[in-house]
Amino acid sequence: MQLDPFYPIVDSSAWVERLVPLGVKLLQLRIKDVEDENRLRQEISAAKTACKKHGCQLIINDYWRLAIDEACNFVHLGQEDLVDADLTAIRRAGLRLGVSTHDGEELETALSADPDYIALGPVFPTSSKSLKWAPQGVEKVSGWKRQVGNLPLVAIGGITLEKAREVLRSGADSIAVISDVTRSRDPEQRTRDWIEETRDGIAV
Ligand code: 3NM
Repeated sequence: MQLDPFYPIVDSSAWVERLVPLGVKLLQLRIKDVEDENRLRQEISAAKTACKKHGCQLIINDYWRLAIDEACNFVHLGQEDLVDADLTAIRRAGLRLGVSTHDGEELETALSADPDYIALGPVFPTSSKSLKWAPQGVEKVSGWKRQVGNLPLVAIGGITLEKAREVLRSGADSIAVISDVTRSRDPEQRTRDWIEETRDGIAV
């Protein structure tokens, strides 16, 4: 499986609807702090509709049961969610799976779930998520890629457009980004710039 090299992560269907018409081909819906299940369903459903219309692969973070219910086809799980998740049910529903990792032990756990990609973070300092791991640096990306071989590797954490080439050259197949897009002064233009920069996979 091949992942698009630009992988924005957003927290609402409104963001999905803003970004996918610009040509984003891979996107994660990562909703935090919403308890109401109906609202979660609405968000997932609206994101799915927008992604389908624009040919974008949607990946649902955390809510694998709702992703199954809403007939999505890709989920992303952190290590804690992986422990609780019913992987058999996820696979039976035909969902693909991405898993976060931060150290060797987590990589082993993730690989045992036979994922469709591995994410490694944080590559650089990030203020979008509080983590106990120090920034891993691009050398770690190269090391992880050597270990996972053909399995797609997603790099995440503090990655800006200016660092994209270096990260892709280090071995990442795709770059997951929150703040460099959503906290940009012009998120639409920043998204277009990312698409342009990463169009050929490894930007040269
Ligand atoms: N997971 P930004 S770092 C959601 O290391 C997330 O697992 C990470 O946001 C990990 O692009 C991160 O703004 C935040 O740094 C990424």
